[in-house]
Amino acid sequence: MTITITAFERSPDGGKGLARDTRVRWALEEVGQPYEVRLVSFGAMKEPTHQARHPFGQIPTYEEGDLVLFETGGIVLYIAERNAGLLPDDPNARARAITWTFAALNTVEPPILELGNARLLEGDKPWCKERLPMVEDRVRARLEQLSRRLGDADWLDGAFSAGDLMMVSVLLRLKSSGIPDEYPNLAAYVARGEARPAYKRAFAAQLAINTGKPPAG
Ligand code: GTB
Repeated sequence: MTITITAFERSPDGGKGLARDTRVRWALEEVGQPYEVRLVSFGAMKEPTHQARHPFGQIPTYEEGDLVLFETGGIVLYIAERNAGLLPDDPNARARAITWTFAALNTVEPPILELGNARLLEGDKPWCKERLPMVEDRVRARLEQLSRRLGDADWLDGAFSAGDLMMVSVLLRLKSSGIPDEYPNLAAYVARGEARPAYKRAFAAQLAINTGKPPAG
């Protein structure tokens, strides 16, 4: 059955891979599932047709036959549950990989999003200069803990899993801040994720949409 996801017709980041369709593309590439993409404008996202797919009028969505999903956590875990390659077979290891997926979304991503909002949406507020260091330190507190847990391992819990896919995706959002470079093992972890052929294909596909040039190779 054809899988169709939605993505920005034109991503505000110009194709840096930060919009959340990239993590869904990455998961599909990891498990070798071909997919189609329906591009949506900001206007179309707020129309009833798209809101029937996504109650919050956002991207990405995932369609496969009668099934329509939204929320990248739900989508990535659905892909991981139904295809080999993103979740271990051992039940306990599988539960831990799922836990890391939630940890990425519920524990690590929120302070990162807060930092993005503080910079982009509140940058012109008189109190921003005072608040920003506190928000940055909340990000550092999480990265410090994550860095300690990762240690010198390649991935969070054994082999690469959906948990790593989500954690690397979340950390990539911080790249331009330079903060991950303060934790060399985390910077290397993110680089390992980016070096995966599946990530490269996902990145190239979203870049092609935003530059109008077909992916190389
Ligand atoms: N919790 C949801 C999920 O994980 O699926 C969040 C989905 C979401 O935030 N979607 C964003 C969206 O549709 C796109 S990814 N926004 C439009 C709207 O809400 O009207 C967030 C995003 C957007 C742009 C950049 N960027 O340009 O750097 C990065 C991330």
